[in-house]
Amino acid sequence: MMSKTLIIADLHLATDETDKTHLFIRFCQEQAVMADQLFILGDLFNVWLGDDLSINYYQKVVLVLKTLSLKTKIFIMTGNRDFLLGDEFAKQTNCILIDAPYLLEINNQQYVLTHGDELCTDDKGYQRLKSVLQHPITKFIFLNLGTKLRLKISAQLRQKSIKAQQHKSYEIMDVNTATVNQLMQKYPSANLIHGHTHRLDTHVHDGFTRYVLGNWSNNQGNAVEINHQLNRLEISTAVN
Ligand SMILES: [Mn+2]
Repeated sequence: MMSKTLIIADLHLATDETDKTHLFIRFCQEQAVMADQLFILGDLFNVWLGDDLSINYYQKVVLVLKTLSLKTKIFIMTGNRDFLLGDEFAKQTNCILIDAPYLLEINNQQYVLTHGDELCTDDKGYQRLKSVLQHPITKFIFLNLGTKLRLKISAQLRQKSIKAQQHKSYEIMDVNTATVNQLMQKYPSANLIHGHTHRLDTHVHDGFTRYVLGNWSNNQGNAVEINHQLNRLEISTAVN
């Protein structure tokens, strides 16, 4: 029997966005449950302040993942918004945390899976900030701060990021082709699947295809489905 794999990214689930959370829950209960494995390529959550804090805010999502995991193997890599997802989250949801890039092989076809922000090397300011924020020492210090301080710092960083983005060009915030080629040279027979840029599209490069996942809105999501071939899926509230 042919196995089925689903790949999604950039849901950016927020605690107050109940519509999007419902769309994701329905996707899990009706579509992902029919798959053998589900890969979530980062930014499932809009913000993650540490397992000890954020699990409490996302009880519905934690529960739906745990239920889904009984039928479907779930692999999650972190994005730039939820890079603090940790072992307690993995334990409570029964999901498997994976590092990027992740090499997936299905029916003799290889796919490199990654969130995609590390490919946006034209955005020097972003890459600099990322190397500081995602440094193990910074993470350790942040996770040991109290709730209020973590919420405050996170809100301030978000404001700064929104401000910074207003002055960045469309091109700067997309992937850099040389960086993409550099990554794919290590995987000469693979195709690439990533998210982060929110620019759903398929690009044919020299020697490989790059499938970009789109972000989810409150009433529409998207996925890549791989069984005997690769298909794009549209997830909407109208689908049963
Ligand atoms: Mn992202």
